[in-house]
Amino acid sequence: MKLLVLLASALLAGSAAGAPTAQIPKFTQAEIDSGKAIRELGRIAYENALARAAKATTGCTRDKVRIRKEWRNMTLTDRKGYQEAVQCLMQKPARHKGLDGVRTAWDDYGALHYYQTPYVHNSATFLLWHRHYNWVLEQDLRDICGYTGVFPYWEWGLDCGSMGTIDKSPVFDGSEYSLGGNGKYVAGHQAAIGGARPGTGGGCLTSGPFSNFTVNMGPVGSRDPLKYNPRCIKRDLNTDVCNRWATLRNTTDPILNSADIAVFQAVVQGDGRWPAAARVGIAVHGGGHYAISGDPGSDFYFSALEPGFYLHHGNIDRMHFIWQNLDWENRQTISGTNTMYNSPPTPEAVLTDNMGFEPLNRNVTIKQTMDTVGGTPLCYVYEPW
Ligand SMILES: *[C@@H]1O[C@H](CO)[C@@H](O)[C@H](O)[C@H]1NC(C)=O
Ligand SMILES: *[C@@H]1O[C@H](CO)[C@@H](O)[C@H](O)[C@H]1NC(C)=O
Ligand SMILES: *[C@@H]1O[C@H](CO)[C@@H](O)[C@H](O)[C@H]1NC(C)=O
Ligand SMILES: *[C@@H]1O[C@H](CO)[C@@H](O)[C@H](O)[C@H]1NC(C)=O
Ligand SMILES: [Cu+2]
Repeated sequence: MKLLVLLASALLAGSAAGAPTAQIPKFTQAEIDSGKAIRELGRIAYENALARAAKATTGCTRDKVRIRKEWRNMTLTDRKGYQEAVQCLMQKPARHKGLDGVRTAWDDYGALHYYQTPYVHNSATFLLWHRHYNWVLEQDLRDICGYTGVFPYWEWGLDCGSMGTIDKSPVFDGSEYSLGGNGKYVAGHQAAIGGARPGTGGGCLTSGPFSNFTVNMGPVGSRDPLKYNPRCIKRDLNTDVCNRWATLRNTTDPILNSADIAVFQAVVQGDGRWPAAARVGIAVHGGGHYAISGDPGSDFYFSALEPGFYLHHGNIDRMHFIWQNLDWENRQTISGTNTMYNSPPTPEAVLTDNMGFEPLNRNVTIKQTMDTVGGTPLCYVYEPW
């Protein structure tokens, strides 16, 4: 009986394990490279998630769902409003107490990410902890700084490959509607990631939004990483990194080719414990981070102090959202333990495990973050660009 059920579902699902479900159309390489594929996949996921919300009678009902958008699909008013709300948070008091380097409500994010890093990367909670972390920021921008606009994501692939360059990205062009520009060019500097060509900046932001922002803690290598260490924010925009690891093809492939959550999260992070992931190097997660680079952008523990972090992780979350919603019934699972690379070894994570967000927000269980329209508390979808 069990075997029959298995056979039947394998037939329904296509052929071999990992074959796309019936709902997923076939795409040509040209459609994958041009972004036609991810737009279509994003549309199917968006509609499937909204249909679930439409059935809800309490919690996340259809009228409450917030629509997240790619930066360039936001109005100029929202882009400026978002940027200013982040600057506002950088002026508000910290929630962590007694930490020398945590001077503002923005710095709280640096400290929380620093503390949580050993548990929420290359572990069972990478995708869902960062999903909720972005949601916590969205609440702070609304509740503390009055931002009522759209929450953004950054589709890296629109700014590299055949599409453009990071330097010209509306996210980083230095205009008042951007998250600021590049760092000052530093001659002879190297890329943050081995094998890539150096980026076009390397130094401090000199004009535009965030040029006056002070990074208050880190870097992670210092003797006391949470000690007050004020310095400028640096960037080193790097299109070569994006071309290799964060193109539209690189974003689409994990969504089309991952049979289960273990493989999906591995190929998104380049977790070499999985053969499919060993081939993708730093993968899209590293690709998006190092396309920005700089200080704190390249810092594994403190990159959350870089304003671009949340748009980058918005796109990671969007990939997960699309992958989940293409086969919702089968894609509400986790895989792995609660320690990075399972070091030190810990038991397999379960859906009732706690994820820590204090003192910024309430802790949640893993299960509470599984559905972006689950209403516990999440209630949003990603609009395709
Ligand atoms: C940065 O600070 C200087 C001096 O206070 C000020 O003149 C300038 O307008 C500020 N720039 C931004 C982008 O806030
Ligand atoms: C990313 O995509 C580009 C083409 O857009 C391709 O050349 C490169 O090999 C891909 N990288 C990975 C890690 O798959
Ligand atoms: C919240 O999570 C953190 C980190 O796991 C934990 O230390 C703390 O005790 C939790 N707080 C509550 C109220 O459960
Ligand atoms: C997003 O913006 C692009 C151009 O920047 C446009 O082609 C596309 O139709 C927009 N998408 C939505 C959903 O508004
Ligand atoms: Cu992180």
